[in-house]
Amino acid sequence: MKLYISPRAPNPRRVQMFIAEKGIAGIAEVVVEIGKDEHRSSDFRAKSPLAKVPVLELDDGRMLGETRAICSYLEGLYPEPNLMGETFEERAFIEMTDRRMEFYLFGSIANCIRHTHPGLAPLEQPQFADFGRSQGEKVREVARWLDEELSRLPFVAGERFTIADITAFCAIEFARGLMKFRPGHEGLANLQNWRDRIAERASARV
Ligand SMILES: N[C@@H](CCC(=O)N[C@@H](CS)C(=O)NCC(=O)O)C(=O)O
Repeated sequence: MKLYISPRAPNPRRVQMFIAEKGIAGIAEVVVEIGKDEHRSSDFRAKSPLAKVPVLELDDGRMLGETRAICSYLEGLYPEPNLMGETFEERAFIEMTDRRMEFYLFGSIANCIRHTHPGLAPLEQPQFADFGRSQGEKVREVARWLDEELSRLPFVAGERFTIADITAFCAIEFARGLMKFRPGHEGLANLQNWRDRIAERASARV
């Protein structure tokens, strides 16, 4: 299999971290530089029609896009360690949290950065700066809620590390770089402590 990624892009990082947590070896990484517009080439669009990374090329040549779909596929092929839930009930609750992390945390961070950062202007046209700034406020609302959750839970979906921690961590790291968002500087000590604990995992260094 081949995984198409772009350096510093947070969605490919989610898959890279998932692969590292599972200890999967042998998936070749192919770099598609978003910064050089390589993702919009006709060659890459043949693999990813909406010009997005990551994409997983399967051994039979099929292309699987969308981060969570790629993770579901890899969870099926490599069930251990389990990151998406053992039973239907656990799967549903982990999925609920993962979707909250993806839509309300990651999504608002991405919108804020894409609409306010000059470096993202080539990817996001037109940019709506007011919308971007309002999304930054939503990020802080969600972060305050998550900080409370983490005052009683060790991981975002409960008692153990799951895909939802990967989604949240990659989002917070993206915000750290391009929004200069540091939970600890905003009084969110639980979120900061969780982030620092996740950052110590070997998978966080991919
Ligand atoms: N929903 C997709 C989002 C993928 C996505 O937006 N990837 C970004 C990189 S993190 C991208 O390819 N951006 C290029 C662009 O928007 O032109 C997923 O979950 O994989």
